[in-house]
Amino acid sequence: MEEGHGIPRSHPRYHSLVIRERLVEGFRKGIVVPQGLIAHGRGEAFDYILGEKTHPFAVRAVEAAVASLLVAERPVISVNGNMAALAPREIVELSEATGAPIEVNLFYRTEERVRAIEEHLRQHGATRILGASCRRAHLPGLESPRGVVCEEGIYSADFVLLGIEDGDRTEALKRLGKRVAAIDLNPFSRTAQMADITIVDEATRALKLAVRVAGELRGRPAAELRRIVESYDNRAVLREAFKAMLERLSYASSKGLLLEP
Ligand code: PTJ
Repeated sequence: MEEGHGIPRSHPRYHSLVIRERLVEGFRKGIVVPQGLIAHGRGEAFDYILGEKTHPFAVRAVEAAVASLLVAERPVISVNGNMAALAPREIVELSEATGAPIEVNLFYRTEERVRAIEEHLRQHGATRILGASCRRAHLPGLESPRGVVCEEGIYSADFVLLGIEDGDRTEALKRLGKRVAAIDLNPFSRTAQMADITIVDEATRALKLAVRVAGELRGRPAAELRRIVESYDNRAVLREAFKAMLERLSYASSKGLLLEP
């Protein structure tokens, strides 16, 4: 079905509605779990408060995440059902631009879903993809099958970019000494609080920006990329994310209306 699903382009919430349709389509294809639809609703609520736009603090986090993908020895882009349904093309382009493989890593894991997501990403051009046929390893501290990862992927990675993910996973990755960048609209979440780099932005917007930034940063000297990573301050970014929410809510609570996004 054509993207847009009959939603008129003039609709003030066109983009948000198209994104919903991508998830519903993903659900019908067995890529997204029903719980993923609920998770998206929570994200939408935070996005509404943020004004549904990419803030400067998210741009800084995206730059640090892309620079990290480029300087890491074994970077991996971890993809779940929601991420694959929302931004398959951007995930593939980011993987191509940074050389980081994509790993399908699911919270509600079934081999059938891993295969469906792998196939979906291949249809969007993915070549470097770890999924159903990789050598398995287990993340200590996560019950089976949630902790199943690929040995040559997340298990041995030094840097993992993930998104729309639950807190236990991020905690397990951090315990293993990995650096983690997380795309999460909710700065209160355990994932957002524990990640080394928190991208408080909607995943499709953040990944589109990441592809652009990767095009700009690749080819830059490693020392320059390392400087971007080392000078990055995640606490400052989280403070700014909370402040942006507070300012919009504070304006709304004094005027009884919200600022235009
Ligand atoms: O595909 P699976 O089996 O790996 O399962 C995926 C879900 C999403 C069901 C699973 O990871 C989960 O339950 O996640 P949580 O614990 O609900 O966390 C999702 C987080 O992502 C929440 O903090 C949401 O606010 C946030 N979020 C939801 N949609 C978006 C988002 N952040 C950025 N962009 C979004 N589109």
